[in-house]
Amino acid sequence: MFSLRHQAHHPQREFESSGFQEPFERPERAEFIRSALAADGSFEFVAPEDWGVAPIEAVHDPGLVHFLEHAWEEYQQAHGPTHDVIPDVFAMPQLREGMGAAREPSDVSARLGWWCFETTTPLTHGTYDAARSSVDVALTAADLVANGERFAYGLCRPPGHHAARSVYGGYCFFNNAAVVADHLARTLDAKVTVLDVDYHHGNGTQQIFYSRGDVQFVSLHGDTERAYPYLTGHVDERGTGDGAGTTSNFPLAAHTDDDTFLDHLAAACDDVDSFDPDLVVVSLGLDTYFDDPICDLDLTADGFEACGRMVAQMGFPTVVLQEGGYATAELGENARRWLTGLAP
Ligand code: Q9C
Ligand code: ZN
Repeated sequence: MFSLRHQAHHPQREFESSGFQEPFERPERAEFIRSALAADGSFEFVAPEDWGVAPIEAVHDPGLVHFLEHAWEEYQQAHGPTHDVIPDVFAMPQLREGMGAAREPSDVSARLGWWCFETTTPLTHGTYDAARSSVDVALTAADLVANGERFAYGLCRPPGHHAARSVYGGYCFFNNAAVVADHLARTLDAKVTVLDVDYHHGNGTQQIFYSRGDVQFVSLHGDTERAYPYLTGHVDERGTGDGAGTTSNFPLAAHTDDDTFLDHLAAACDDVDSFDPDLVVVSLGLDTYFDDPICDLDLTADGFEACGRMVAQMGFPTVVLQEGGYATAELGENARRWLTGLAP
């Protein structure tokens, strides 16, 4: 599953480590993966369908969806012309401590910091369309599995797992995996696991499902004591209410290698087996790669193939959705190896 509409999201810069840099999350990422899978010859490509906004608004605040649709244009009226739109003020709840909750402001600059939590996720002219296409890719992949395919892969760009119900960031706008898991759980009356193997903790997915018993969230990630997104991903976060026990986190030390990662993945798969889902959604980040420019784990292409094999061995119908991975030149081969392990 792949859509050229991802190209409409093409930030010029990201504000990171107190300076402007070339964005790590760039259109070539998807092009490298698409061409590696096409060259392999054993992958069948399917065009995405238009799923509309309803499945998105089932997991995201409609206010966030509306904001993302119009914010770039509104910002141009107020402050343009600018290619990228980045927040410069954040609606920290501490500012109104003891005074009750704030209301959404009306000024577009203030609303950027209401709906976004950091500075590395610019809006561009086509961001909303690209983010919608990424969800369409994810849902089309999910639909194939719902209709009997054992595996499908959604080449999602932009990624999704940092987007929470009411806030975007971390290169993510709509949470593709959460939209898919919620859609499958509701429409099939099914139990669904989201298994997140991206380097970064899937804070958005965890938040969306934290109190739900029908969707399990299991994540392996660089320990958030040292790694983005910092505030979630600890082992004592286990879910609440109906969701008590349906969240599992596996924080990993710097330079975790293939064998150690696979040991933790085996433990994560035990939690999935215990939940006994009807379907699994994998948030596939390839930023655990040893040569990733912004991460510190040490996986290799052989390790990725072994990971895919281990996930397949659980025996559940599986939708794999692309998340991060910034070693752009190797990204295609790494994705190909992971998927080859899954479905040899
Ligand atoms: N100094 C994904 O892999 N930048 N998102 C962190 C830390 C954001 C990664 C800055 C990294 C987001 C989908
Ligand atoms: Zn990541």
